[in-house]
Amino acid sequence: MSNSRGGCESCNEITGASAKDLLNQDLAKQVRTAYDRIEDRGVSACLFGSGGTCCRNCNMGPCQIIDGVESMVGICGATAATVVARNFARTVAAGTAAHTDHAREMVMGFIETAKGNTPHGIKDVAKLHAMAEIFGVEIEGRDKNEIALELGEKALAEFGQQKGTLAMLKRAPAKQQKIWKEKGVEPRGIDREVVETMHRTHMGVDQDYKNLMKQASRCSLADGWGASMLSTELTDIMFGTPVPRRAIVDLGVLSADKVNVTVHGHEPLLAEALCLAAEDEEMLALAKKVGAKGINLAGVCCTGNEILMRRGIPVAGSFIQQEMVLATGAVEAMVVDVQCVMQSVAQVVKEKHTDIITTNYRAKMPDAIHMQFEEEDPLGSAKRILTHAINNFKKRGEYYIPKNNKVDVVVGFSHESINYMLGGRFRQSYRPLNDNIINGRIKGLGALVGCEHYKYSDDVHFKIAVELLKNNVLVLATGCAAQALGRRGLMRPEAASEYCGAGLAEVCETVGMPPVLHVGSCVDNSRLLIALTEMVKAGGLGDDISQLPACGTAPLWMSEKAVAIGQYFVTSGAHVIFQNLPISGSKQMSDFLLAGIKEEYGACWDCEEDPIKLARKMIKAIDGKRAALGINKKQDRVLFDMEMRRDLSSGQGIPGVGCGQK
Ligand code: NFS
Ligand code: SF4
Repeated sequence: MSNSRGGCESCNEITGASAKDLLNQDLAKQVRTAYDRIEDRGVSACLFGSGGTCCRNCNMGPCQIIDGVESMVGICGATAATVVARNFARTVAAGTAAHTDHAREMVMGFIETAKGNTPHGIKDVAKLHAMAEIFGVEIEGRDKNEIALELGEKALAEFGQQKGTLAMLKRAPAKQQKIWKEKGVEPRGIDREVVETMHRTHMGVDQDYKNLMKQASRCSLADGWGASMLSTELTDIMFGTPVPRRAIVDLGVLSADKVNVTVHGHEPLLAEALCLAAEDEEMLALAKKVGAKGINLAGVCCTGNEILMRRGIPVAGSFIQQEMVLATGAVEAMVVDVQCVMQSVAQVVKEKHTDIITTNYRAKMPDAIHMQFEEEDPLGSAKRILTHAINNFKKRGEYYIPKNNKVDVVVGFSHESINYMLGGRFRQSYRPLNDNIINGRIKGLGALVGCEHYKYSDDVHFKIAVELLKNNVLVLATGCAAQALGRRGLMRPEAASEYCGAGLAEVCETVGMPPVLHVGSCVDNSRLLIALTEMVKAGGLGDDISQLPACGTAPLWMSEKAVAIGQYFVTSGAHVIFQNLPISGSKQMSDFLLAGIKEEYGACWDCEEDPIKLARKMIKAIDGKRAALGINKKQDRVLFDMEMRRDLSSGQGIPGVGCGQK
């Protein structure tokens, strides 16, 4: 029914122009990608697995459960609701663990930086002070490194903490905090919640689906308001909080005459060190010596997002493109650390000069080269890795870089820069955003986050975004979804007039911003939690997150991390819609997650496979919030009065971008 190279109407169609172009070239014809493997496997997904009712938590099983059929409970008597809830909670725990381990590395790198043991420094002192206040670290009369060291140590202690609550929960709106306290879901320590979830889902422990989901919520909060937020904030302090900047994305960013090194994975410690090493005279001289014109660093997946947001380093590809990046034959080395690295990458490069270099002891791979990234010597490690890549340049054989596949983007929308951009330098605030929502120019916010995969057309993100923009919903994007939207041209300021309804177009054009704002990597979904909180605090849109006209989706979710993210948004009061979830095997669990949980946290999950219908559900949810707030009628209020227009055009807008150009 489907032809992975030619495309299929409904499923694993390759719609990306660059990927199509590349895979039609002779040199890529032998490369097998995930599209091919879907076809090769030839079996459809197991219904028990898809519905969440396969349990292999003990050796009496595996048990496949059929809801409502007495003879089809588990050998131990576990019902469909118990098994689905256990599996779901374990998915949340695995996702949280991934963010947690990433965050831990960043905090440890932050401590080493504070001690002066890395080539990095404290770049964002304002954020350092803000975080110090949250963690009760004295700032008066102290050196920034001293403050950073104490902050880093207090942050690290939250991973192993056994009692109390996490410091950053108090950043949330008061009402969210009250709900969490009442429901007993305030995380005590980051690691503790992951461990307890694993324990409670072990055979014969927690067998009440609602009680299991309560722990899943607690664990997810340890991710969103704990690990992920720590990672985002301390990384910003070290490497700089993103500000809007121009960049390019897609396979065409690879260079014909430079050494191409792609950085794939998640933890930006390695990527930042590589960025420094790539500017090093010694490295540049070496590149010249092998006949290259320089070193072209390009990102893949979320490492790509991290260095795109903070440095404007081009992104060669997202998750779905990782094999294509290598199929070009133009990459000297793909340097990987942890998460979302497909094992197939080592096979794609088998007949090529490209090396896959694993750098983290936690993530090795057959047929790859391992060069450990030494945290105590980041620059030295980065130079060794880069030297290896440079020496590969001479071995480059036939290659093909898709032409005309280099798309302009404006990225770097941290919650601080959204604040600045909409409020101007002297009145930084979310109030102008709220005002525009209240006066109806902007209907609401849509978060388009998460992964990509091969089961559905990779056009899904684009279709959803276009439908949202047409209806004046401002789109905030992270992860691979953000890259997919960037590739389709939605992160150019000009996209506002091409795709948006009149109200949103006016706001975007006045500020000079694109209608889809790139907010960062997947850990940076924590920025969205803060943005939503700031909107509540700015006033006029209710007193908690559940009242905001906002809705999130990770339609093409692939990773367990996406489910942890979805769960922490729901537990924080934000409505979340995925294309599917592995819960359909239990009516009780489906009813609870798709409706009942709303009574507890003010938000629930929803599922919708069709992208347009999904977007319309998001719009309907946003309209519902507007009606509840009484702002669904046309308002006369004008936000961008003459004074503000003058203010913006005299240089208070985005530096270097749009009408706020300076
Ligand atoms: Ni997020 Fe980023 Fe991409 Fe999905 Fe993977 S790279 S952390 S998990 S696939 S968005
Ligand atoms: Fe089967 Fe129960 Fe064991 Fe799961 S825990 S495999 S349902 S016996």
